[in-house]
Order: sequence, then structure tokens, then C-alpha cells
Amino acid sequence: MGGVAKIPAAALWLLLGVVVALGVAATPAQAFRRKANHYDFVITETNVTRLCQEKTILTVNGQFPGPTIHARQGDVVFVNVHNRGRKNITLHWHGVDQPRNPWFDGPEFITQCPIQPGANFTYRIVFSNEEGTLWWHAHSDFDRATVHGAIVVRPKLGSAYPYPEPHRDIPIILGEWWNVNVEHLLEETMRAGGDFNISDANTINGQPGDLFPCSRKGTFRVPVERGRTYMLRVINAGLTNDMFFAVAGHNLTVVGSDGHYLKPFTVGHIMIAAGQTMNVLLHADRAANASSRYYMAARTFATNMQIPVNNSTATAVLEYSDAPPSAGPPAALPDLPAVDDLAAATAYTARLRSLATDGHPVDVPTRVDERMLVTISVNALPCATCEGPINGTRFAASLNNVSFVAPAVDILDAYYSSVRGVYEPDFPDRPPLFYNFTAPDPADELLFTKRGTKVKVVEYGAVVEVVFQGTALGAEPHPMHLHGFAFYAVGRGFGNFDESKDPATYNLVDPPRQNTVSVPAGGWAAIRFRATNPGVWFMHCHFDRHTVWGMDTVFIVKNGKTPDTQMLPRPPTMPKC
Ligand SMILES: *[C@@H]1O[C@H](CO)[C@@H](O)[C@H](O)[C@H]1NC(C)=O
Ligand SMILES: *[C@@H]1O[C@H](CO)[C@@H](O)[C@H](O)[C@H]1NC(C)=O
Ligand SMILES: *[C@@H]1O[C@H](CO)[C@@H](O)[C@H](O)[C@H]1NC(C)=O
Ligand SMILES: *[C@@H]1O[C@H](CO)[C@@H](O)[C@H](O)[C@H]1NC(C)=O
Ligand SMILES: *[C@@H]1O[C@H](CO)[C@@H](O)[C@H](O)[C@H]1NC(C)=O
Ligand SMILES: *[C@@H]1O[C@H](CO)[C@@H](O)[C@H](O)[C@H]1NC(C)=O
Ligand SMILES: *[C@@H]1O[C@H](CO)[C@@H](O)[C@H](O)[C@H]1NC(C)=O
Ligand SMILES: *[C@@H]1O[C@H](CO)[C@@H](O)[C@H](O)[C@H]1NC(C)=O
Ligand SMILES: *[C@@H]1O[C@H](CO)[C@@H](O)[C@H](O)[C@H]1NC(C)=O
Ligand SMILES: *[C@@H]1O[C@H](CO)[C@@H](O)[C@H](O)[C@H]1NC(C)=O
Ligand SMILES: *[C@@H]1O[C@H](CO)[C@@H](O)[C@H](O)[C@H]1NC(C)=O
Ligand SMILES: [Cu+2]
Repeated sequence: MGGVAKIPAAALWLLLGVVVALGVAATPAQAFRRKANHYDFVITETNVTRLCQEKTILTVNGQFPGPTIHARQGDVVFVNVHNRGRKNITLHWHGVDQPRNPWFDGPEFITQCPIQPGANFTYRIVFSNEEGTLWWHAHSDFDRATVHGAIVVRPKLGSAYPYPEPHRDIPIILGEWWNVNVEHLLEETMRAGGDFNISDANTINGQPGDLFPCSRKGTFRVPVERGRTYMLRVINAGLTNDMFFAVAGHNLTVVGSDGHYLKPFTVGHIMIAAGQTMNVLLHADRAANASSRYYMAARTFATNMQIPVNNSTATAVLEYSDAPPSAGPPAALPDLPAVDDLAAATAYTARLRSLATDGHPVDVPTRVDERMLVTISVNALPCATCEGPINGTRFAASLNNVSFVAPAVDILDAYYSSVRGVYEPDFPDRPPLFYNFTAPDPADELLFTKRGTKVKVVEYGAVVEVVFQGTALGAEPHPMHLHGFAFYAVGRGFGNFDESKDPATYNLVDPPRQNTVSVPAGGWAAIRFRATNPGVWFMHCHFDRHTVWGMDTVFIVKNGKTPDTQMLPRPPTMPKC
């Protein structure tokens, strides 16, 4: 941690003055970048107006979405987070492996105690082989609804992209907007469970777009020049939704996901699960006499219509700058698949393959040391006053029938300091009961779950395979996210995973390297990774209501034998519980 410059208190108040004086729209992001690799993130309550109402939300530097972090492959970046809000918060650098450096990963009570109001904490973000788009977000309560932003990782100076360099980068952050306070949403989710407020709109860069009342003025606009190629860095920051995204009149060439390159393929729309990123090239190649404005649009992908979703379409506008300005909105919306178009989503996901060239090789493990089969369920826990999945219960969620309970002090510190009683190292490798996981209408007794703070401990360097098995309990696609690693998503299918047949269908040649895999509703997905990153790493569904219901576990990867295969020592600046 040596060498982190301290910001003088007077300078901080100056920064806060800028936030208050300029408000959301005019805040210059550069003001918060003290040096190329050093940012100040001031958490503040900020008033914004959406859907005809003013509302107070938590922001970074008064911006929603928050500022973009720029880095090059292999950089180290410092972000000093000053908590000027009224509640505890932590930030997470989603998709950054942080080799040997779990201290700065961020999830509350997993790798750190929260940053309390009035306090500050400097994250040291260590990039390694990631190249592409990642993102950062709050990892406490439901704060990430508004506390999130893009991370753009370019190739090292002097290195080239594996495609012609795009003219400009355009972060496209897909999100959701709630008219209710997200703290209220969290309370509802924990108390009533099923009867939560669904989002009032999907958003593109914080804006619902032209199709919503009082929203046209704020609609996100992308100026483009004819003949140029743009890199859309699409991020799904939504709390509850997978999304389809498309641009009218233009195809999209997908070249990366989750900070790793893909074999390019061209599509009319993409499907992006919650937590994922997709890098897509857009060629501004409309005919000279064609329309000059085109809608970009995003809409939910969901398969279980019993679970309410907001079925509305968020829009942004692509505007050709060399065309005569035309009054009025674009002529047409792009063709988006229907909300429940499972075939479209499955076909898209099947096309993701690693680039796998000499410059960007793959190293897919062929031998497995730790084999895990992990069922994913939405469950019930007794609660006299609740009307959850059945009356007298509240909603919960589990992996292998363990509903994760977050401890009151962080697991990383307990592990590092050998404090007993915080967690148990016995997360099961197999479901405790084999039944027809995907058959509809499961028996009521299957609805209940155990609770615990159970973690999976693995040796340094072990190859871990996890097959996530969706069940009819909570039959929806679950975006499973692993901290600390980019894994290979080697297989995916429907029904119950068959250990004798399905491994033969794995792609061990060029599977996509991701940090979030979409486990299909009523199906399974298999991932593999080498546990060469010692530390404590959270794994959870990226639908936040499932996270808080307990659809989580933790990997503890033990130290290796040499100093460079061991966790870095505990920084003295860690917040205290
Ligand atoms: C912010 O919004 C809240 C709730 O709408 C309102 O009560 C408050 O006066 C606003 N504050 C400012 C500074 O506009
Ligand atoms: C950040 O916190 C440290 C204590 O952890 C304190 O010494 C320092 O003054 C704080 N800096 C700012 C700008 O608040
Ligand atoms: C949903 O939001 C409305 C206000 O828009 C509120 O009256 C209602 O109680 C909320 N319901 C739940 C379950 O949170
Ligand atoms: C989605 O949100 C919009 C805007 O608040 C609302 O008009 C619409 O009814 C919602 N859709 C659904 C299906 O709830
Ligand atoms: C998009 O790709 C399809 C299939 O290759 C092609 O038929 C279509 O013309 C393309 N559309 C545009 C706008 O380029
Ligand atoms: C644009 O020009 C092409 C060729 O010059 C012509 O075929 C096409 O009909 C024109 N389109 C419009 C919308 O005017
Ligand atoms: C969503 O809207 C489409 C068309 O507007 C409709 O066909 C579909 O049934 C709706 N789905 C839900 C879940 O409301
Ligand atoms: C749930 O149980 C409570 C208390 O027994 C009762 O008041 C309520 O009406 C029940 N709700 C339903 C949906 O059955
Ligand atoms: C599981 O249930 C599904 C759906 O009811 C059925 O098609 C399938 O045959 C069952 N599998 C087994 C092994 O019983
Ligand atoms: C999960 O655990 C609960 C509580 O012990 C038990 O009632 C239930 O049958 C178990 N379910 C499965 C699928 O193992
Ligand atoms: C904030 O964090 C501190 C330290 O872990 C904890 O003692 C306190 O209860 C937290 N506050 C809330 C409201 O959760
Ligand atoms: Cu989930």
C-alpha cells in the first residue's frame, strides 16, 4: 500500500463543492482523476429526476452512472472512496482478478468490513490479463442500483487490438430504475419476498429513453460519423434482469466479453446476462441517403412469466453527424426478440467462443482435481408474519441446499487471522439429495433449505470444475458470478446434468472466458478454472434479490508454497468492523 498519496481535507471539500455546485450533468469526470492511475470517488446523495419525479439516490461524484475508469492491461489503479453518504458501503471491481490481492475485492463481510459514513478507503486494483470491458459497482445491500460505472481496459501501450482500432469507445450501461427507494426495496425483498416492487423502467446509461413519460430530454445520444467504426462497451448493471440489446438499421460484431476476446461474429441483437459485459463493434455504415437517426434499444429477457418483470423498452439514439439534422425521433425501433424468446437467447450464448490465437491463447484445463455439482434453488424459510412462497414462510435461496448467511465480520480477515466460528469449511461438493431437479411442480418438502456460512476450501493450483444445476425451484436463468477468476464456460444444456454423457459435449478447444455464466432455467452450465489466485472469493447469483436470499458461497484458495503464490499481507488501512 506504500506510495498512496493522501488527499488533504481541504482539497476534498473543494471536490465536494464541485459536486454540489455543478450537480449531475455538468460534473467534469476528469476533476476526480488526480493522476492517470488515481481516482477519487466521493459517495454522495444526489437528487435526480426520472419518470417525472425527483428522487434522492446514492452516486459517485454526483454522477449516475458513475465515472469510467480507464486502464491498460496489467496496470495498477488506486481509487480512494470517500463515504459522504449516510450508510455503510463497499465497492467491487467486477471481473478484475486481483491476483493475490483479495483485500481490495470489495464484497461486504466477505473480504472487508464496510466503509462507514465519514470514512475513506483506498482500493488498490491490480489488473492482470484482462483486456476489454469490466465494471465497478457497490457490493453492499442494493446500493449498486445507482452506484456503478464502466472500466475500460485497453491493450498495453504499443500492443494492438486483435481488430482494427475503433474510432471511439462508447460505454453502454444497461440498468434498471426504481421509483421507490432501493433501501425500501431491500426491506421488501427480505420481508415479503415475492411481492417486491419490480423496476419502473430499464435504462441505457441511466436514462429510460423516449418511450417513457418526461424522459425525452434526457435520452442518451451517441453522435457518429458515417464510415467510422465504434466500440460499444455494453454492460448489464441491472439488479434483476438479463437483457436483449440491438441498434436499428445496424448489425453488431461481437468481439469480447467480460474482459476477454472472442472470435468475432455478427448478429442483429445480443443477449447480455446480469453482470456480463459484451464488446461489440458498430460500423456506422448507413447509406448516404438513409435516415440519420436510429434507436438503440434494450429489453428484458426472462423465461418465467410467473415472476413479474418490467416489459418495457429502454432506448438511446444513434445520430449521424454528417446528415442534415431532422426533427423528431428516429423512425423505427430495432427488432428485439420477445421478452421470453428462449431460443434467441440460447442461440446467441452458443456463439461465444474465445479468440484463441497465438496472441491471445487459451489454456483450458483438461484434467479436473475438484469436481462440484451445485444445485441452484429459490426456497422458503419459516416466518410467522410472512407471506412468502407459501403462507407463513419468507423467500430464501440456496446453493446445494445451503442458504448463505453473511457473517458480521469479514471472512477474509477471519481466515487470515485464524479466527474460529465465523465460517465453516464444509460447503458440499454434491447436492444432498438427488431428485428430478428440473421436473415441474416440486414437492413442498423440497422447498425448505438449511442455512449457514459454508465455504469451499481448495488447494493452490487445483483445477476446479463447477456444474451449476438449475432446478424447478426458482426456474429462471441465474447469472452466476465468480470473484477472483475468469473461468472457462465449457458446457451448457437443458434438463438434468448427466455425468455420463454431458461432459462429452464440452468445448475444451475455445470456450469463452468469462466471470459470469448464465445458467439456463431448467438446465445446467459447467465452468472450469485453475485455483492459482490465493484468497477468499465470493461466488453468487448476480440477481441481487437472490444474492441477499442466500444464493451464494465462498471459495477459499490456500496459499502456494512460494512467496509469489501467496496472498499479499493484510494492508493496515482495512476498515474495522
Ligand atoms: C432532493 O429530493 C428530496 C426528495 O424528493 C427533496 O425533499 C429535497 O428537497 C431535494 N433536495 C434538493 C437539494 O433539491
Ligand atoms: C482518509 O482516512 C484516513 C484514516 O483512515 C484519514 O487519516 C484521512 O484524513 C482521510 N482522508 C480524507 C481525505 O478524508
Ligand atoms: C411498491 O411501490 C409502491 C409505491 O410506488 C408502494 O405503495 C408499495 O407499497 C410498494 N410495494 C411493495 C411490495 O414494496
Ligand atoms: C414498466 O414501467 C413503466 C414505466 O413506469 C410502466 O408504465 C409499465 O407499466 C411497467 N411495465 C410493467 C409490465 O410493469
Ligand atoms: C445484417 O446481417 C444480415 C445477415 O448477414 C444481413 O442480411 C443484413 O442485411 C445485415 N443488416 C445490416 C443493416 O447490415
Ligand atoms: C437511396 O439511394 C439508393 C441508390 O442510389 C436507392 O436505391 C434508394 O432507393 C434510396 N433510398 C432512399 C430512402 O431514398
Ligand atoms: C410483453 O409485451 C409483449 C408485446 O408488447 C407481449 O406480447 C408480452 O406478452 C408481454 N409480456 C409480459 C410478460 O407482459
Ligand atoms: C396468511 O396467513 C395469515 C395469518 O394466518 C392470514 O391472515 C392471511 O390471510 C394468509 N394469507 C393468505 C394469502 O392465505
Ligand atoms: C424429469 O422430469 C422431466 C419433466 O417432467 C421428464 O421429462 C424427465 O423424463 C424426468 N427425468 C427423469 C430422469 O425422470
Ligand atoms: C434441504 O434442507 C432442508 C432442511 O434441512 C430439508 O427440509 C430439505 O428437504 C432439503 N432439501 C434438499 C433438496 O436437500
Ligand atoms: C456499518 O458497519 C459497521 C461495521 O461493520 C457495523 O457495526 C454497523 O452495524 C453497520 N451499520 C449498518 C446500518 O449496517
Ligand atoms: Cu439467481
